[in-house]
Amino acid sequence: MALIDEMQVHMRAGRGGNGVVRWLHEKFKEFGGPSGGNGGRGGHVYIKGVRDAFLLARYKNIKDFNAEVGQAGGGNSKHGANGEDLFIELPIGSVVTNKSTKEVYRLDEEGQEILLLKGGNGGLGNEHFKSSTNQTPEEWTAGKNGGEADFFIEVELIAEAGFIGLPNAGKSSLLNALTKANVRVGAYQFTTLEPNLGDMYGHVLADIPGLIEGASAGKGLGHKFLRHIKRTKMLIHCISLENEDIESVYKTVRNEIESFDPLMKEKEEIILITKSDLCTPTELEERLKKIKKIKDWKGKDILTVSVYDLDSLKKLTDFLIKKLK
Ligand SMILES: Nc1nc2c(ncn2[C@@H]2O[C@H](COP(=O)(O)OP(=O)(O)OP(=O)(O)O)[C@@H](O)[C@H]2O)c(=O)[nH]1
Ligand SMILES: [Mg+2]
Repeated sequence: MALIDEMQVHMRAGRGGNGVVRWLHEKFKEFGGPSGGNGGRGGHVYIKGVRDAFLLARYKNIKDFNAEVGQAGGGNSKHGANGEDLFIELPIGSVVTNKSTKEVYRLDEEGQEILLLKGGNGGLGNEHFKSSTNQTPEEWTAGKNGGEADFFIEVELIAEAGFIGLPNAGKSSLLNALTKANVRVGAYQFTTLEPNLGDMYGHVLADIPGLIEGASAGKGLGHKFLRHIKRTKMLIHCISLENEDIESVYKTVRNEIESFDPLMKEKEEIILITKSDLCTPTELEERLKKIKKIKDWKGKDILTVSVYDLDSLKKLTDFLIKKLK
């Protein structure tokens, strides 16, 4: 499923209902007093966090969100009903920017509600203007406009672990093997154009497009996608055995993610050597001996996997579940 992770919309809170001019009609009384009620308040606009990373797709064809307007007042001092508040559901991890005020709101929790725009107050009916000196006021006021603005919505997926690596490292194949994601896999670079998510026994894993040297300067698909793994607990750095110089591949990708955000350095990283079926077991052992000597990898967990080797997939699953607890 394609993931829509940003959109721009216009939101408008409800206008307040107008106040009205009405008079009491009482039997046997020529002049009843003023009885025009106030208008109701317009509906507010809220955003609300829900656990559904694919939610923005639901709004694909919606560009305007409008809360209900307040009703006008009525006779017999009747106040108009308030407009219903509008709750726009957005995935947890949404960052919403008011383009006029530049205010930024973040939805971090399920069920969290944030007020973005206030509905306009209702106008006043003529009853409100009654006084000892004015028994028959004709005044009334109109309801006020509610707030409105353009908003930019961006979703930072909250996955627990994210696959990083060069194009073709086997990231999407792994996501498919470990979850039911069923995303596109291809024998060429940049098969993945948008981040994918999968659910592995209740843990969300993210597969992002491949990174190449210069990605942080916009090469390839750039690094925009890295923001999706900004909040993950763990990076799973995938390097295919097809690469002769595994260490330099590692360094290339690390350079790119660290120049994107130096905080990436602090994330736990595990090394995953992929496509282990491309070697015989003896060759693999030889290469691992060398790999384990890589200086930057001291103290790191190093695993090997092949999507064609169920045993290696099971080991990886167990390892990740234990780590992510
Ligand atoms: N032999 C072997 N081939 C694999 C394995 N995993 C993936 N491949 C192949 O490697 C190629 C790339 O796989 P993808 O999963 O699309 O790689 P990716 O890292 O997601 O690539 P990008 O989306 O371009 O970044 C495909 O032809 C896969 O069939 C594996 O364990 N063993
Ligand atoms: Mg891919």
